[in-house]
Amino acid sequence: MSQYLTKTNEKLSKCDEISSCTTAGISIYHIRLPGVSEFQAPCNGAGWTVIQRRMDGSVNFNRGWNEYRDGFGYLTGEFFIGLEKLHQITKSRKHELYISLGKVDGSTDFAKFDDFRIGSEKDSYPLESVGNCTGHAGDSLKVHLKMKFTTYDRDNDLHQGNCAQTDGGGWWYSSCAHSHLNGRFYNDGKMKNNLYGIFWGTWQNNDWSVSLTFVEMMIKPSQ
Ligand SMILES: [Ca+2]
Repeated sequence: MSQYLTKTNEKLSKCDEISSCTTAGISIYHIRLPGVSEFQAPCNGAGWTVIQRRMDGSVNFNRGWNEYRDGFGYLTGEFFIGLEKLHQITKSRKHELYISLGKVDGSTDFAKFDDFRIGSEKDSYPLESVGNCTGHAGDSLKVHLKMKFTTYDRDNDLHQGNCAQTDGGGWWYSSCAHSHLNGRFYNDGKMKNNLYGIFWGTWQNNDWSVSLTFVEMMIKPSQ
């Protein structure tokens, strides 16, 4: 076990090495972990492993439990890395989470959390920890702390109904959400027919008609 983890940390620090290469751009690298077969993840060129990305609406995020567990999409485009991998990665070592957000008008901002950890499938992949938040986008995640993950076919939220069925896409819903980065993608940045899109409440003054048009969620081992 410890051997595997050492290897993992080596792989993760490799991501840091890539950061020194200015021509790296987006690189894909391999991660090996106990409990999951070897997988690939993009490195953003600054030591961060990208775990989720929204950019053009080409990938459907309204998916069931197994797909959120195992991951889906395209590493060079839109994807979600998978909850089991996030669990294995974040239990092996303390990780930071960096969330990059963009609106249709071209504005961008971020929120950074210093202790991101996802629990096991047995516990429904709860958002076990987020730590302290910095960044101008504000903290719209801590309110989801300790919530289990919910998909349209697995209701673990606090709402009478199933939040994933109304909001589209899996998330750590309470009843229901102050942030939802796996929501419906709207090219023009506006929700339609009262169907919520991608949102981060504190960065859009809780104007739920706004739908973000860019998201990257990234993690990095704490120094
Ligand atoms: Ca429910």
